[in-house]
Amino acid sequence: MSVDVQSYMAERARAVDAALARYLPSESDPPATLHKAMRYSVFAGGKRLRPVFVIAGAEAMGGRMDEVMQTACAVEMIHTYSLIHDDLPAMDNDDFRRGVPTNHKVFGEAIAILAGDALLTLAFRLLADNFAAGSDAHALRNVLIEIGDAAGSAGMVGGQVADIESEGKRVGAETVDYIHTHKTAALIRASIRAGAMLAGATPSQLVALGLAGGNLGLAFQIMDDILDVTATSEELGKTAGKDQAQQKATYPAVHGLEVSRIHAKALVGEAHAALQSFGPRAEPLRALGTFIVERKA
Ligand code: GRG
Repeated sequence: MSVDVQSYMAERARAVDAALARYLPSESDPPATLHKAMRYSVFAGGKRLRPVFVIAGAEAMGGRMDEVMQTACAVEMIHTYSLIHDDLPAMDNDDFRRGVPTNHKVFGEAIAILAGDALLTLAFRLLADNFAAGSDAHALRNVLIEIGDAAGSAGMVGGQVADIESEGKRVGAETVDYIHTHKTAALIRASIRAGAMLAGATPSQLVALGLAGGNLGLAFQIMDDILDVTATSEELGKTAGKDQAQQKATYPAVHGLEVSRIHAKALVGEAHAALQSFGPRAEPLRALGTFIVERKA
């Protein structure tokens, strides 16, 4: 079975967008400014890669998209909160994200912080509510732990701290790997595993999906580093070249562009190997891996 990854992603992203529109509070509900700010950043664009990974993880186990939709939307809300907070003056101080002015540029810093907080909180409410789609309580508990660990100090927030503390310093390969695996790969890995958990994956299947997800997540961040050097701001929808300007710890800075590309491809190859035993149902996951290293933005 071969998968047209562009249509696969577009179809699922459309369904995710429709569900996000239902799950997010309406702009007219008070506090209207906060709800406007939450919806502004969620609907500013975005590839919806993490929710698509939740769905692909479920599909690899024979599950269906509608059975994991709350979880998929929750992961996108966590991701969007991290972008809003990362763009704040106290962190990366960015003016553009997803092709439009950043949340704090439009709504001010206080509302941007609170919009991020509210998205994160709503995400955990939605994760718990995936129960409505028929998930069993044990799987649901495991998903809450999985996403909580990946998003918190042992994952994304921990990676962000290391990233900030490494700015302007000469760091080695080990530190860059720590930052990338925590800041970015952890949530991507957890997205795949959470979808699979809800669709009844066994512990050994979750180990294989964890290996694949960790590799795909790291490859994704390496490509993000590469694109920051090689793509334009228009292509990226955010300011290109900022990593070098801010002396960020990146793969190209430590390994050079060519070695970084080779490494990203090798990681996707390892992910494909880890997915071998899953058969045709994991074809979308494999295709998403290939997309990660071939993407231009
Ligand atoms: C907890 C504040 C806080 C931050 C956590 C994830 C993160 C750290 C910061 C966001 C900024 C950043 C460059 C993160 C690296 C991960 C990454 C490549 C994000 C962009 O993801 P895409 O390309 O974005 O999937 P779209 O807009 O397509 O969803």
